Amino acid sequence: MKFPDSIVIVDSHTEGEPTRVVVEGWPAPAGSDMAARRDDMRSSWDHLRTAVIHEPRGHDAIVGALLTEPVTPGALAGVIFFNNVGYLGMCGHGLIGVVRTLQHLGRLAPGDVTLDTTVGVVAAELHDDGRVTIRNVVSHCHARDVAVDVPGVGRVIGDIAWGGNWFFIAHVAGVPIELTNLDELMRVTRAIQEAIDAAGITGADGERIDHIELTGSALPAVADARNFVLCPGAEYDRSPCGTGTSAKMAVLHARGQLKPGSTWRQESVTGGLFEGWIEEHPDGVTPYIRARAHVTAETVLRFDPADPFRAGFSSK
Ligand code: PYC
Repeated sequence: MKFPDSIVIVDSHTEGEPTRVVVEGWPAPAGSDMAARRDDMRSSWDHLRTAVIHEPRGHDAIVGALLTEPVTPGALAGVIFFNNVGYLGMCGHGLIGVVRTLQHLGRLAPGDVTLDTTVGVVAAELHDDGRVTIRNVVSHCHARDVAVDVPGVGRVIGDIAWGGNWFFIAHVAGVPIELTNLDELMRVTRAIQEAIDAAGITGADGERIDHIELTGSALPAVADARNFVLCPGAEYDRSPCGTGTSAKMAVLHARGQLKPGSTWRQESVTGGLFEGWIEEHPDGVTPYIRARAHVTAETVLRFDPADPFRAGFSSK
């Protein structure tokens, strides 16, 4: 396994959810499009993913973002998102963190920018006050009211939607979306993930649904709904999840419950808040998400050849 001497990262959080942007030291992945670059990362440099995300340099909840050269005209950069177990298509909170990181590095001023991801071109606007609005990839509701029998939970009815990742979105009565209920939220969402995998329930073209989103009510003065999102890698999103909020808005639109021009306020289990809205699109909706991210650290990671844990370790 080849390691660079060091990798420079900038850490931020978006409404509580961490993003670690790799800004220097990672060899440029080969490929003329973002999916090919992600595949090259996976086949040649996956040990750097674990080294950057896992303990002892990181922890399982971090989402990483590798910046590359852009692949579409006018884009500022390409971004490949990764986590403790693999690679993500899009990542809404992560994109907001990337934009704030680029501003922090002096590579971006308030205004509009487009970026390439493995699932398509996304756009962002950095506002003067530091808030960021992202325009996500076109999202859609794939199936409504899908029933699954979940051992230890009972029959769960949910909707399947694409928001840049695949989501199964359900309300489970009697499971409050509160941090004090974290163990139960993890148990229930993991059980749902196992049950939909076992039942062969997928997104379009047999793609694996790898995010489970529970929804519940919020205080009306604060938000329209609260969520808890289990991500691949058995970690939960501390933020309201940008792709999850996009998927949720696509479902609401499909059900006639969200119209263009209305704002959807999505709160997370930690109390993080996203504001979202949609534009109609022939294939579903174009979601917009607005939130704030804060830079928390700039770090040089070192990889001592004598370090037995230089590729990291994880229990997941
Ligand atoms: O914000 O889209 C998101 C996201 C996906 C996984 C973690 N955060």
